[in-house]
Formats: sequence, C-alpha cells, structure tokens
Amino acid sequence: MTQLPKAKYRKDYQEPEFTITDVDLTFDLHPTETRVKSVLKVVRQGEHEKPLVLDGEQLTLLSIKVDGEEVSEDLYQHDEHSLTLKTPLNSFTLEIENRVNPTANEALEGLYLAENTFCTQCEAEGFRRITFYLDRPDVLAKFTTTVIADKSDFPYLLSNGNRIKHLELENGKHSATWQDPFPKPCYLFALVAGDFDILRDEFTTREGRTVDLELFVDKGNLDRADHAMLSLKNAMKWDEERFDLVYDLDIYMVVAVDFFNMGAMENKGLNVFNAKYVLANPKTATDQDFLNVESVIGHEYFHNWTGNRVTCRDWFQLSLKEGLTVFRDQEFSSDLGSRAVNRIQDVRVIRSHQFAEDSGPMAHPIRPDKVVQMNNFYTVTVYNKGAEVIRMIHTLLGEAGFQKGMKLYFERHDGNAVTCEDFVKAMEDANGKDFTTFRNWYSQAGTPVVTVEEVYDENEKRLTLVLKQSTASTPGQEEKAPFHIPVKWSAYSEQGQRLSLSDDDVLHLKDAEATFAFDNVAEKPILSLFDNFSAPVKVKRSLTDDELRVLLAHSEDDFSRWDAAQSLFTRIVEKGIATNSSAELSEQTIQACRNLLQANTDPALKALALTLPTASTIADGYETIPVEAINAQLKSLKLQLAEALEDDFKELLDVCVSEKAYQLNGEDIAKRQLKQVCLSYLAELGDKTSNRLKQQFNQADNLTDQLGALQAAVWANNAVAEPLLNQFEEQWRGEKLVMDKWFSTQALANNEKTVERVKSLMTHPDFSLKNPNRIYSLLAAFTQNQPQFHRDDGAGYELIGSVIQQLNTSNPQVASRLLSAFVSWRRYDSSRQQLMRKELETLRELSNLASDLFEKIESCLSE
Ligand code: B3K
Ligand code: ZN
Repeated sequence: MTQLPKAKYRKDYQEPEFTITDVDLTFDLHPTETRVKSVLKVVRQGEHEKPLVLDGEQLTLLSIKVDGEEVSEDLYQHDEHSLTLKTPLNSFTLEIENRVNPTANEALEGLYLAENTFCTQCEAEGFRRITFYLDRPDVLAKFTTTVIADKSDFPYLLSNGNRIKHLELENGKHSATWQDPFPKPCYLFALVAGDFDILRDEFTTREGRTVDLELFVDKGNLDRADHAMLSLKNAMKWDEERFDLVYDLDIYMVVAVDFFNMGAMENKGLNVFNAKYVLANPKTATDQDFLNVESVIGHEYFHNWTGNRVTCRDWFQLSLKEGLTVFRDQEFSSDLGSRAVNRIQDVRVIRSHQFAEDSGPMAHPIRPDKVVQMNNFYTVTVYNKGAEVIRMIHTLLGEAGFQKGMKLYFERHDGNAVTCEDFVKAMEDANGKDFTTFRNWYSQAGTPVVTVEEVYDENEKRLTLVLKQSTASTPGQEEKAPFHIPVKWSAYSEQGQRLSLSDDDVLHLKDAEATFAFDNVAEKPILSLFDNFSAPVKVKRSLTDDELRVLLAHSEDDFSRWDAAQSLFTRIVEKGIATNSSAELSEQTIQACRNLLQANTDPALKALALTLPTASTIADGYETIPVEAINAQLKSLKLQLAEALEDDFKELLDVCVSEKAYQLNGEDIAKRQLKQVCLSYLAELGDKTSNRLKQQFNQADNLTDQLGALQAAVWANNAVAEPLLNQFEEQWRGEKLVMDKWFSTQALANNEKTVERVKSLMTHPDFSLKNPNRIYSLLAAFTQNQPQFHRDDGAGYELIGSVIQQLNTSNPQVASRLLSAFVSWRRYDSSRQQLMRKELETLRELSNLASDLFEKIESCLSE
C-alpha cells in the first residue's frame, strides 16, 4: 500500500471553501475511452485565498481551462486523489476534460459498462471517478447533462430531470440533453445508456399534474414489470396521503440493471435498480420478492423528499435520510399489508443482525463519529436502527405530532443539506418537547439492556415495577449515558383478560433506573412490556413459562405474542445448552403451540410464531458462541415440534393448499407462508414427507410453492433433495434471478458437504464473481449458515477468505460485505478464533488492500 487510508471525523466538519452552482456535463460514451467534458460555475465562499481542491480518482486529465483560457501547468497540481487549482478569482467558469474507462470498472462505482449498459453509481463518493468535482453532499448545483453514444447499441440515453434536446449525429451516433431544475449534490447524479423494453404509465398528482412514469427493463422482461409500476403508483399516492408530499418533476424513470452492488439508488428522477427489486411475476418471483419490490420501489421514491429535496450536510449524517426513509418505507408496507407481520420481520432483522453489529468491533452510533471508507457505513445500524430511532420519536409524539414535526422540517430545510440535529430540533420545536436525553440515541452505539423487576404486594394491592438500563462499552465509547427508552405496555390477568392499570400506555425510562408504582391492582398482573418492540433494547426479565404462555395466547399486541413464543423457544435451547442434553419440550408448550395453530389468527402470524429463532439470534445471548450446541439444540427442538404437532401441521397444510390459481393478495400470501412452515416441519420427519414435497414441487403454479418445496427438502436433507435440485436447475438454468435462489438454497443447507458444494457451484455456468447478485446469493448466503460457515476445520473461512482476496481489487464494496462474516471473530472458541484470525491476517498483508477492507480488518484486529 502506498499510503494508509486515513479516518475522517465528524467533529472536523468544515463548510466548503468553494461551491458550484451550475454544472454542464457532456459524455461521449465509449466502452474503454469515454470522454467527459465538465463546465462548472465555481464561487468562492467567504474571505480566503485558498486554492480550489477538487476530488478525482482514476481519471485521465486531458485539459483544464478557467474562463475559457487554458490553465498553465504551474497553476494546477494533479495527484492520485485530487486536482488543486490556484486562482485569485472569486467566481469563474472552470472547464475540464477527462477520460475514463467504463469497461475496466468492475467495482461498479462511478461510470461502468456491464452487459451492454452504461450505468453510474455515485453515492457515496463515486462521482469523483467520473470527473473532478467537489464531491461532498453540501455542494448543491443545477445539472445539465448531454449524453452522446452509438445509436444502434444505445438507443436510450438517460440522465436526471427533463429531456430538453435530442439530436441525430454523424457516424450513427445520437445525443440527448437533460436538465434537472433542482439543485442537487453530485451523489444524486445518474446516467444510463442502453437498449431496453419500456413500460410506460402516468400518475396524476393531487394537484392535477401528470407525471410520466417509465420503467426500463432488459429486452424480453416486460411481463415482469407490472408489479414495480403498480408499487410506484401506490407509493406516490401514499406519500401524498400520509405525509402530504407530492412529486416535483414531470417524469420519473426507473432502470433495472443486472450489475449493481446494492438494492437501488434514488438518483433524482432517474432511479437505478438492481433488477431483483424490479422484475417479478408469479413464476419467477416469490411472494417475498413481490413484497421486496414494493418496499424498495417505495423506499427510493420516498427519498425524493427525505434525501433529495432535503439532503445530508456530510456523510456522518447518513441516517438523516436513510433511517427516516426506512421508517417511511416500513410504514408504507404496513399500511398496504399486514402491520404486525411487517413489524415482526423488521424486528427479526434488528435482532439477528443489528444487535450483532452493535456488540462487535465495528459498532457505531446511527450517526458515526469516525469513518475511513464511507461505503462501510451503509449498515443495519444506520438504516434499521436509524429507523427504530425515528419510530421512537413517532411513539413519543404520536402520528399528528410527528407529522407536525415533518412539516416544520421541510419548511425550514427544503433545498438544503442538513444534519440529524436539524431533524430532531424540528421535531422538538414543532411539539414543544425536550429531546435532550433522547439525543443519546444519535451519539451512542451499543444495545441497552433493560432489567425488569416486578413486585406485587398482595396486601397493599400495589404493583411496583423497577426498570434499570445499562449499555456495555463499545469501541471508543467507554461510558454510556442513559437513553430515553419508551416502554409500551399492557397488562393481563392469569386468565388472559386485559387489565387496565393506568391510562398511560407508554412508560418513560430516562435514567439508569426508574420505579413505577400502580395502586388498586386487584390481582397479580402479567405485564406485556415493550409492546410493538417500542425500543431497540434487550430485555432481562424472569417471567415464568406459564406467564409467557399467557402472553402468547392473550397479549393484544401481535408483536408481543410472537415475542413470547420466541422466548419460550429460546429458553428451551438455552436450557439444553446449559445442561448439555437435549432439552425437553414441555406438554404445556406443545399445547400452547397447538392452540395457536388452531386459533382464529392471521395465518402469517402463526407462521412467524412457529418459526424458531435464528442461530444468530440465539448466539447473541452468549459471550462465546457455542456453535455446535446451538445447532444441535435447534435441530432437536425442530424435530420435537414436528413429531408432537405432526397431525396439526398436516391438517393445516391441507387447509392452506389452494385449489385456486395463484393470486397475489395478503390472504393468499399468508396462507402460503403458513403452508411453508408446516411443510418445513413435516420435512424433518424424513421419507414419509417425500411425496408431499415432490407433489408440491411439481404441481406448483408459482415460484413461492415450488421453491418452498425445494427448500424444505434440501434443508431437511430429505431423500428427494437432490432430484428436486436437478429438476429445478433443468427448468431454470439461464434464468439468473431464479438461479440465485437455487444457489442460496444449497449454500444454506446444513450438512457437512455444504462447503464443498459451494466451492463447486462457483464453477457453475450461471455463477460469476463479477456479478454482485451471484456473490450475495451463493457466498454471502453461505456466511449466514452458522454451523457450516463456522465448520471446525476452518474450510468455510478459507473459502470466503480466498474470495475476499480476489474481490479486493475488482470490487472492494462487495468484498467488504463478505468480510462482515469475520468481524465478530472474538466471539468464537479459541480454535475458531485462530482460524478466523489467520484469514484476517492474510488479508491484512495484501499489498494493495482496499480501504473498505483495511478499515474493518484494523478494527477487528486491534486489541
Ligand atoms: N442510497 C442508496 C445506497 C447507496 C450505497 C452506497 N454504497 C440506496 C438507498 O438507501 O436507498
Ligand atoms: Zn435509502
């Protein structure tokens, strides 16, 4: 490495010394030698004589002019990362020409060419790989963009805003000019050139304006675009109704591409999407895929206000737009679908991923203080915990108060680049509240642990509830101040009747400890605490199994019912581990599960409640993770449940099997979900389920059921697993997004041949280390396979370590995502620690280690 990557600190923020008001870009697209001409109106900010320093990476500088005059060589300096220009002028036009090579760009950041499509990705700091610029989000300019390319290969030339010109040129070329009237930071710039099929539609805003909607998909994929279009229209309508926010341009374009590092990107007026979040029809996409399309289409659309119209001052403020926009997309999905199901799924993400991040060496507050490589901070903490923090504000203010805060936020900050503090202040001011303690959620990392003590005084008829909070130290933050923790709650009798102990359904824990006393309490109540997961905390509490079963059966809060089931299962697993024996599932718990299966409850909630906690959620409760024991206990518990409830599962499965053709609606989705859970339990019972599995696989008229049968078979190591895998491959070979599921299914199989299987699948014709989706579906999925990735001989580590090494130079962002699997290495036993450490050390020695990997490895290995 020539130079060690340097950290940036939030506290060092300084306003820009220059700004850019107008940008005029011309791209002469060529696969290996694209020429970029950039004309910038630059204005000095404040009184100083400093030079102008523009960011630029991997660019070939061709020429530089100020106010039309070539700049002499002694007045500028060009190094690996920047272009420095000395000038006494306060306001001038800077004209730069440079060259880039889109074909060589496998990192998929900046301008790249993949599968005959030119495409850009600029967030966070990719624009500097396109041309020299002030690549920071607090420089907002109006962009005009002209794209020139060969017309037969690239009939569609797209950029942000409205198309103002189209010209036929010589040599079979053409050009299109786009103008975006809204000033924006360069991370929202986009350009796409290629050949597509287009789905067109319109949306009429509530002000009566017509917005053209255009969805660009690969040729032949029009029959998979309808759901994305419908989702977009639903999102536009929902944002008007719930948030009072109306779309602002006359056109909204979404382009689906195959090569993309993440889910999608909210570029102004021109979203670029990973095809997997656009394309869906019942044969090639599962119910979950349909729901994901809706949520990601919504998310990117909602960014138009929360992210684009009001953007981030600096990248430490990322959660300003991401936490808020995730909250908005979660609410969108909940308003359109099942609120309870959505909530439970969101909590599962927090518990199995965010809690782990918050207790590891990369733990950071939702507003980080220190960053080496910004791409490393698009995390479950910034996004999902960020959304939980917004949700707590919503809990504190209620819907009306929250919307009042949003209104003030836009009144104050529309068109500006602002901070998380500005958001909190708007919420406070609009409601006359004081969020001083609440702000600790922004500044402190780590998951608070809330300890609950309950004492019921039979004679005094008084209940005393003591809540205590503590948060372990995280890197760079030894001591933690108390958080403001909202505790939603409800109370029940032993028979499950709802009791009313107070009018207040939220308790506020703001100090290290708080005592709440309730008088005139006739009988000992069972409290349902943290209803709806009202705060992202861990709870320590000694409820009896009987009490948990009462909550499971009777809590009025669906999340708490699900949570009670999860606690019951977790206890069984933990007890088995502690006693080193296969812990028994009690008759009462079996009966509680049976009651649930037979209850008049949403089938999707039954499915979720009967799904065992993930290995990583269980692991979170241990300082040193007992890999084999967790695996053995989860297996044994699943088998015991399958045996005990066999008849119930069979009966329900038959009830859920539909005679009707596939339909995408909440009721049918829920039924298929429950059917899948039943099938996956029955698959544990061995060969007697084989026929059912085959039957469902062969008769399915949709991918949800077909893949469901395949996964149940493979994950239970059923005898039909191999034949079904072969059949699936035969049917879907070449269908990339469907084959991704075939890869994941095998990568997640819990059997001792999985490492070898994954290795050999890397040579499959449908696999490629160049395409992020393939890497995620086979290799990232494999790292989530606790027992097999952590195989005791280290074969899993070696496999992923060697892939990271290969990706270090070609696609560091994707490499860094895979590296996350090693970050918690200290949580494993000493033999595994050694093996994981070896991989980390090997990577650290790489001569050209990417900053993305460098940052994570350094924090992992530092004492
Ligand atoms: N804002 C983008 C993520 C960009 C990631 C850059 N490494 C997508 C989103 O959150 O909507
Ligand atoms: Zn986002």
